[in-house]
Amino acid sequence: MIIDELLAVRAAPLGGRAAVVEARLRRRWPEALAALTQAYGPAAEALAPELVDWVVASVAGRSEELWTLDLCREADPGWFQRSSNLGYVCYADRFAGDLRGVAGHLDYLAELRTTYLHLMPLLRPRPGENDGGYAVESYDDIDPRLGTMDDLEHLASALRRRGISLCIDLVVNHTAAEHEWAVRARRGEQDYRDRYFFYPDRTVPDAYERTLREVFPAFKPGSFSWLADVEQWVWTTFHEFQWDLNYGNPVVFRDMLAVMGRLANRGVEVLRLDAVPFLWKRLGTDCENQPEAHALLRAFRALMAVVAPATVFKAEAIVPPELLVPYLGVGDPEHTECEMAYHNQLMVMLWSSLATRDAGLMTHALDRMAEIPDRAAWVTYVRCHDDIGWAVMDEDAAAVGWDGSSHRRFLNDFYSGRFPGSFARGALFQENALTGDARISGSAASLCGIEDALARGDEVALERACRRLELAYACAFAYGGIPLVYMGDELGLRNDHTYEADPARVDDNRWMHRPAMDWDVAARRDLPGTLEHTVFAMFRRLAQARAAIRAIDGGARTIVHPMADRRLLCFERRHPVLGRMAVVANFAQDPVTLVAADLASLAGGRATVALAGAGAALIDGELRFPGLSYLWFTVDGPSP
Ligand code: OTU
Repeated sequence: MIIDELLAVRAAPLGGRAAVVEARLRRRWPEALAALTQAYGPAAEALAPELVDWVVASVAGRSEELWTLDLCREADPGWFQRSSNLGYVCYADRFAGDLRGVAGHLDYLAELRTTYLHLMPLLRPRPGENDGGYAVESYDDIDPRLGTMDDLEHLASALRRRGISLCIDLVVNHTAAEHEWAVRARRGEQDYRDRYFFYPDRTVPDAYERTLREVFPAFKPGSFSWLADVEQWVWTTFHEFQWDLNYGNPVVFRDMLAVMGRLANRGVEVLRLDAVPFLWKRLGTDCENQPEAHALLRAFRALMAVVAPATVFKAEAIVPPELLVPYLGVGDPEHTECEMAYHNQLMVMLWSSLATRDAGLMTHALDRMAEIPDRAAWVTYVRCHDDIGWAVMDEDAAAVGWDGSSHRRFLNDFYSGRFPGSFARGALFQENALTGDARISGSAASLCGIEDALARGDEVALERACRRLELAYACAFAYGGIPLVYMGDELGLRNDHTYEADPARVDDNRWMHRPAMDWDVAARRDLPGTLEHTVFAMFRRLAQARAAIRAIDGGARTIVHPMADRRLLCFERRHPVLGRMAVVANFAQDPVTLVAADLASLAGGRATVALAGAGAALIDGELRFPGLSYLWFTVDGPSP
């Protein structure tokens, strides 16, 4: 094999690490080569010498601490799938000023049982408007307002000592127009133009746009931007200052791989790969989820597993369920892509069910999703820094007797607060005048009704709003995978309107749900009787209960059980070795009673309540659910 020959002459710098690295490379190379060949044809093989050099240099530069971590993780590949894992997501500056500030708040993270910290984009962005950091000017520098690469490395290490893995964003699909490659491309250097998509006139852009979807129609029309100074169109799926990279050019793959290796060597343990569906363009398609985009992820995965097996990938692919699952790889253990992916469908369905007080659509949509490989995990979440796009499939809506587009319109009306009687105080994002589409911005607390109840001084409504927040998170925490707590949700922080005074942010209302942490407010978590105390304690209960239930671990299946009463959601986690657990949740505002024997999921087992939310209880063989309450059970006995 070509790899053996290459290693024979190049592996010297690896010293005592050589044997392990050679073994990894021998195992992973066939998959990497197959994937690269799918993208680049026979040219793929020619990448081998450069890639081997990269492997050797990267491993030689890996610290002793990280090298040991690699070995531990190879011995324990399920490390990120335990029920004791819990994620927290925040902007470093908005949470604690800068990276050093974050290091000063590790006790807070520990209080929440955090084992995974996702810091929002922190690589050096373009100046001015930068899409919340998703327009990167340099992948090798930290945003100077946050600190330096050394600060990042120290933070990663300090987090690791507390049992917390650092996750950061890697914007692989595009660079800022100010990135060095883009600047040189603009200047006319052909090697750099070949890293993007340049067109002298509208012919090709028009041909593509016939089938492209507009992601940010309110920011700019179409997917291409005109560069008046050089008289060229450039591909910009998102903002005009975010230029899509041309992965048809293997140099782009090679250089992005090198970026991954350098970040891993700084101690980053999870790379959130932004906007991965867009990595490959094909005329006549929507240029999302193309087979080559998957192939590139497999190649990144296989090669990174050789130099930094401790580092795993999280896919950000906000696409329909059947297109999402493949980002977690398919059955074959050598056919891996990302270890984790955002479970967008679960998130959307939680909000849909809270609005309709009915879990029928959610049950149907989740039940028909394909299983994911044992070695992969969902990232479950209720809120994140982005808008909520109503990914409700027409066929799912039809299956429960609803019309998909009316339901999506209803959800926009409901969560923007326009729907009569709505408890939500969100706002429409990217309303598309042409198609009538829109998405929703707003913090979890405001979407759940906490903001509205406080404004009206309505205690009953406030309690109910808190129950909604708890219900949604209780489902996300038990569903399997790694739940993320989005900063502020643990304190019930409401929408923040200060962005409206900042010219660089005013046009993007996603900033309303990206508040700054108010540590005085956070201090009230210790004051019984406050909202913050109630909400924070609720998160602690969920985290503690989750950690104790091993049936949630990786390797279990999540099975959704359709209920005769559509107000109820029921799902089970069934692990071949570590037992079973089940969740029943009442999305209605009125009470529901159920005879325990009705629970198909518990057949053949003895159910013990592991966590009860909002007064739900198992009494004399009856399950009693007040409005918006839930039960978690552990189930003894054989798996059916
Ligand atoms: C991501 O989101 C980020 O999460 C956003 O904050 C960025 O603005 C964007 O990329 C550009 O970097 O469309 O509405 O299928 O849907 O990548 C959010 C994936 C988005 C896309 C997703 C994108």
